Amino acid sequence: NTSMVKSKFLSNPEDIGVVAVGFSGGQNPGLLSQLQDELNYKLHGDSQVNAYNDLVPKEDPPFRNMKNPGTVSAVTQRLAEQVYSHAKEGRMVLTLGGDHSIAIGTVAGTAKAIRERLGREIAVIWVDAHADINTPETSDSGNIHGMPVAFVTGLAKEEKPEYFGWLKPEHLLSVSKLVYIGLRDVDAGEKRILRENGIKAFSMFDIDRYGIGRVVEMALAHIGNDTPIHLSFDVDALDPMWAPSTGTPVRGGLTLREGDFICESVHQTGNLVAVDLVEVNPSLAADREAEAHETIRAGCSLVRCALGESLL
Ligand code: DIR
Ligand code: MN
Ligand code: MN
Ligand code: MN
Repeated sequence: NTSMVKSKFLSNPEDIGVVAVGFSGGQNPGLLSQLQDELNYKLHGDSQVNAYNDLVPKEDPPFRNMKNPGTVSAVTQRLAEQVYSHAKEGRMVLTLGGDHSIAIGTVAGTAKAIRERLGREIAVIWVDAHADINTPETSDSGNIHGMPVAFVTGLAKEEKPEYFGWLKPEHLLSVSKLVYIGLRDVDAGEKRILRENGIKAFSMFDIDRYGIGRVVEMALAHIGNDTPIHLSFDVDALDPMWAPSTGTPVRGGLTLREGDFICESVHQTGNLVAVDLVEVNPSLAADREAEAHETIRAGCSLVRCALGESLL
């Protein structure tokens, strides 16, 4: 690996803790072997996609309108432990999803580890077409991948340990340390939550108005220069032209270069401690292999950029 940027919060930037859940890790051994064999990173953790079948309850009825709440709670609790154990060692953590509900676990794990290891709060840059900040009550779909930000910020609360009650204060992210880039499909209830909590968000309108360079500059200025960053990148932030194989594509998105630029810029801060790449779902384009391939290629590009491999 060739990055010239000095990492402020990792013990050894060559060490990567890998967590692979869902599709992209499994169907894309290409990214992991690129990182290991071509770019000489030392990978720890998952070398194969993990389905967590042992955690899936026999019955999982809806609870507070959430679909598969017991399964998602149990899997994200396990993910939080995996991410925590990598981040506690000072490794960069790379999580390949899976739908965006997995960020309940990844953000929780990073937040707790960074609190313990460095006595600091993390910031999260959430790159997405969607805000994913519905509470169970504001959600029309009941899909938990539309709710992860509400859970990790404590805006959605639940006592029952089998339904995210395992989330404790040390797992949580403060709303002032959250910033969005790429939004263009936000529910009315979510808009109200963003407004009422003064959450910083840059939509596609802002990117058109100011350009990606200014937007990333403003986003980084908002979280401050001395804050460990967790980048949670939903591939549906990219225009479907670049990433068609995803659950909820929305037209009018980021170009691949704009996505790469966000990742490169975050790398350049030296503050990056964790990256999620989610909603890469090749099975949605099983009949159109070329689309799946393009989406995976885009995902690989984003991760290489976040590691600084594209910079001179
Ligand atoms: C919608 C769609 N806001 C929901 N969200 C999606 O279901 O909560 N998020 N697709 O990724
Ligand atoms: Mn998302
Ligand atoms: Mn999305
Ligand atoms: Mn989603």
